[in-house]
Amino acid sequence: MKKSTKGILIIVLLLATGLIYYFYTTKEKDDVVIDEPVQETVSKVAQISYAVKKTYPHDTGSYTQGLIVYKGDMYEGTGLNSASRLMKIDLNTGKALKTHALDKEFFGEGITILKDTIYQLTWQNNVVFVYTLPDFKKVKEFRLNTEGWGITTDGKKLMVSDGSSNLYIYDPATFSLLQTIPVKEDGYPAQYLNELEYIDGFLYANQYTSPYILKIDPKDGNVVGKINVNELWQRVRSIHPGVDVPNGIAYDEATKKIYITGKLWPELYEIELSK
Ligand SMILES: [Ca+2]
Repeated sequence: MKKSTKGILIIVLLLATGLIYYFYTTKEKDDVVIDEPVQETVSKVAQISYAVKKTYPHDTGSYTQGLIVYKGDMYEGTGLNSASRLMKIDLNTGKALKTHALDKEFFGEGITILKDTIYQLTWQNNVVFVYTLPDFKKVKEFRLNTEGWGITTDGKKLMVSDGSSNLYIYDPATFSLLQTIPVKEDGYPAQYLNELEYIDGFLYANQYTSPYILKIDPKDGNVVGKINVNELWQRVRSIHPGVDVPNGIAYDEATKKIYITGKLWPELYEIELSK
């Protein structure tokens, strides 16, 4: 073998050894990364897709905190100090048909109606307002020890969120705490539970600051599905740059229609979920 050929062979061998070493160590590094608890952020929970069936106008002055349909009529509760209201809404125009304004020191949150009785949470005021239908007459106040975020009902009890990963079950007559349900997604606490809606045995919750609506099984608190409404969020942002997060889920039991919107959104949508 020529001396020059021998030299080339040695160089090739060195390069090959170097490459093998590089790939081996890189693979090891990758393996280490995969073993880190990065998987926490990658949810195994099934995505639920949706289709927009109809688009309605929504008041961009409404900082939506609670959205419901009761006996065919839509009601909305809004937040912010000096701007908190309880309203009956004309779905087709987005305008308020009836309004009760909260005193300026109260920051309104979620609303629900059970047996013609309206419950409206407040954020950090530790009070729940109770009104009668159809006059919005305030008949009672309950004390709430946590912050108030979202509220819904299964027709018997009240279910409340406080921005944590817990859901609280209350007696509607006394507002005494009956049960606390820790909500988990993939075994980890599902934080920032916000506006709620009870739909056919499951709880649906907006997750604050995220584009997700979580579908929760109230029997064990497990998140069993999630809906990503980011596309609608981007759409309303392009129409009205001042929009805030998605918030507001309403269900009409009679028509089986689901409605969603967000804080200061210019639109409200009837959506249909995939099975
Ligand atoms: Ca709701």
